[in-house]
Amino acid sequence: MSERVNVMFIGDTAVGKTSLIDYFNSGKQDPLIYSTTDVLTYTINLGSSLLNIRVFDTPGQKIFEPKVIPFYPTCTVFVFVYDKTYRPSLDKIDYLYEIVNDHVHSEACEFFLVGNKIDEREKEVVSTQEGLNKKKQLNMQLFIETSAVTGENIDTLFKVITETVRKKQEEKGSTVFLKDHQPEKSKCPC
Ligand SMILES: Nc1nc2c(ncn2[C@@H]2O[C@H](COP(=O)(O)OP(=O)(O)OP(=O)(O)O)[C@@H](O)[C@H]2O)c(=O)[nH]1
Ligand SMILES: [Mg+2]
Repeated sequence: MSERVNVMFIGDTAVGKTSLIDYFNSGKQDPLIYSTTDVLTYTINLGSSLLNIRVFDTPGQKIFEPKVIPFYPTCTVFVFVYDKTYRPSLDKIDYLYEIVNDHVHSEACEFFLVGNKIDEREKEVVSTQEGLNKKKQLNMQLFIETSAVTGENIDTLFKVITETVRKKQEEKGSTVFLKDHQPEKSKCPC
């Protein structure tokens, strides 16, 4: 028997969702961590048991929404990503947040906000304060700024994701034993 927790990266197209996940994945030597094209699965040790964390990388183009939305209810952590050099991607967070909330029990979920591309300082159009304001406005649990080019804060982001999932699992009080650690061919949600 195995149990998984699903984490979804969501945001406008080209904000860097795939790049952030790829950066995290490529920096790891752990053989338990592997990726498919659209779903990264990694395993954490809960002491006497293991837990699979599946990270869904979703496409930001609107045309894919109908294919992605059915997967919202399967996720408990949502990572909303915008691009600090492209204001419409911040504006889109409100829209995406609303759709997600229409499809999940929000009190059972965690919502994180990520301002990506901090390496592009000269092109920045969304300030850190605006990101903080958005996090507060939407009552999200975390705001962090990242770069998938320099890798800044990506480890921290995934540490928080992992710890959040671990805590949620422990609160549930159901730790689960996996039969093995074999990579599983996951299918993209989209
Ligand atoms: N300078 C800079 N470029 C980035 C960063 N993250 C991603 N990019 C670039 O932004 C472009 C889009 O990145 P993706 O990771 O494909 O974006 P995405 O959010 O997955 O896009 P969709 O899959 O279309 O929704 C690529 O050219 C990346 O190289 C970053 O932190 N800094
Ligand atoms: Mg992508």
